[in-house]
Amino acid sequence: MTEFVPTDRPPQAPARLVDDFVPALIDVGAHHLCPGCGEPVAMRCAMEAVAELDLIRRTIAVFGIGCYTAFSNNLDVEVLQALHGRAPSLATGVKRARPETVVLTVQGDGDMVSEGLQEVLHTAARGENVTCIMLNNGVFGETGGHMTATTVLGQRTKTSLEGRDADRHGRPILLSSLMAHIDGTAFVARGAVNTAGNVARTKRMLHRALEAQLAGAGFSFVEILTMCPTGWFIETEEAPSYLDNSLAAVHAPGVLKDLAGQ
Ligand SMILES: Cc1ncc(C[n+]2csc(CCOP(=O)(O)OP(=O)(O)O)c2C)c(N)n1
Ligand code: SF4
Ligand SMILES: [Mg+2]
Repeated sequence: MTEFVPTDRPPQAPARLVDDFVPALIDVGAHHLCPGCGEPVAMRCAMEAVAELDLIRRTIAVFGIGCYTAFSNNLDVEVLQALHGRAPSLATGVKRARPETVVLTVQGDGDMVSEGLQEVLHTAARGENVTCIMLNNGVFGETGGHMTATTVLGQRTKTSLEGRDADRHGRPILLSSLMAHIDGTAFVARGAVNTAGNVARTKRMLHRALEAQLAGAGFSFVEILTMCPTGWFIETEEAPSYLDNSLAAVHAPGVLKDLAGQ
C-alpha cells in the first residue's frame, strides 16, 4: 500500500529539517516547491558552485518565470527578475554594464525554449560572457504540466494526453545540442539531478561553466534535467526513473563542448 508523507506539519524525528544542510547562499532551507521536485537540488548545485569558486560578492542572477522563481526570494546573491524568456538579454545588459560581475540566468524549458528561444540563441551567437542555466523538466510545471518545446515524443502532458506526437505536435528541440553548434558558445553541457552521481556531475559542469565565464571565454550553457512529479502526473518516488526513461533518453546528459578546457 502506498504510504503518504503528511506535508501539513513538520516531519517527525529522526527526520531533519533541510535547513541543516543548505549551503550558505540559500537563506531559507524550507521552500514551497513540491516534494520530489528536482529544481531545489539544481539550485543548490548552482549556489554551491558559486560559493566554492568564491564568487558570492560578484554574482548577479537573472531569473525567468517558473516554479524555480520562488528561489529568487531566498538567495543571498543579487537577483533580477526578467519577463518570460528575456533573461539572457537582461543578463547581457548587466554583464556589459558591469563586466567585473559574474552573471547567470536561471530559466526553465518553458521560459527559455518555448517562450524565449530567440533570446538565448542570439545571446549565445554574440558570445556574451554570461552563463545560462536551463532547468528542463519537459513541461510548463508552474502552470499545470503542459507540453513545452522540449517535451519528448510519447510523453504524456496535460496538452498531449495520448503522448507527444511528431505529426500533431512537432518534435522536441534539443537545446544543448543546438547550442554546441553555435560559434559563440565556449561551454555546453547537459546534466541531471535524478541520482547522486548525476548531481555530482552536474555540479562539475556548473563549475566549468562559471570558470569559462571567469576566463572570458564566451557564452556558457548548462541544461539540467529535473524531476517534476506533479506536472508529470506520476508518484513522487517514480520520478527519478521516469526522468531516465523519458527525458534523458532523448536529451542525453554529458559535456557537449568545452573550448575553455582545451
Ligand atoms: C508572458 C507570459 N506567458 C505566460 C505566463 C504564465 N507562466 C508562468 S510560469 C509558466 C511556466 C514556466 O515553465 P518553465 O519555464 O518550464 O518552468 P517550470 O515551472 O516547469 O519550472 C507560464 C507559462 C507568464 N507568466 N507570462
Ligand atoms: S510543479 Fe513540478 S517543477 Fe513545479 S514545484 Fe512541482 S514538481 Fe517542481
Ligand atoms: Mg519546465
